[in-house]
Amino acid sequence: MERTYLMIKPDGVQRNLIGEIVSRFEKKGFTLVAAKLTILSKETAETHYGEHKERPFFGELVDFITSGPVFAMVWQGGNVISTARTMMGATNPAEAAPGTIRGDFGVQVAMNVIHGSDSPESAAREISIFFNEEELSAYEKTVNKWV
Ligand code: DAT
Ligand code: MG
Repeated sequence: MERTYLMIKPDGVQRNLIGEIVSRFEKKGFTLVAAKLTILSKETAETHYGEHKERPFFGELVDFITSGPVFAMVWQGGNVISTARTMMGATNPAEAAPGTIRGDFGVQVAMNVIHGSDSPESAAREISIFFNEEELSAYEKTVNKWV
């Protein structure tokens, strides 16, 4: 079963979108296996966004993501990595389709509400940055056998 790292960014938290966003993934049928509200250190933010270190917006990105609490989550389910990306919408909310999280709630590319891992490799890497093995709840829903 696949797992992905999703993170509601400071704009999403401050705009009271945690419940709305968690609800979308719950209703889709995915399983929440870990979650916490946390403020990222500069070091953690730089590690998490390491692939963008050379980009002109890197400093702004790190400043923004450390500016207030984020809601860090691990979700589990079939194809959850790519399906969550589809549910999030395009990076630039101006190009994100209506019905997606960024399309419905985002305005600016730098404040685009949510982060989601883009591959199995980044999911494994990002989950290990934010959660210990003991924080991940492995459980089987009985309902999975019914639907
Ligand atoms: P995604 O978050 O869709 O995976 P990404 O990995 O390319 O997108 O970029 C990471 C984050 O960096 C993105 O969510 C918002 C910010 N970002 C990307 N492009 C940007 C730009 N041109 N100006 C400002 N911030 C940008
Ligand atoms: Mg990315």
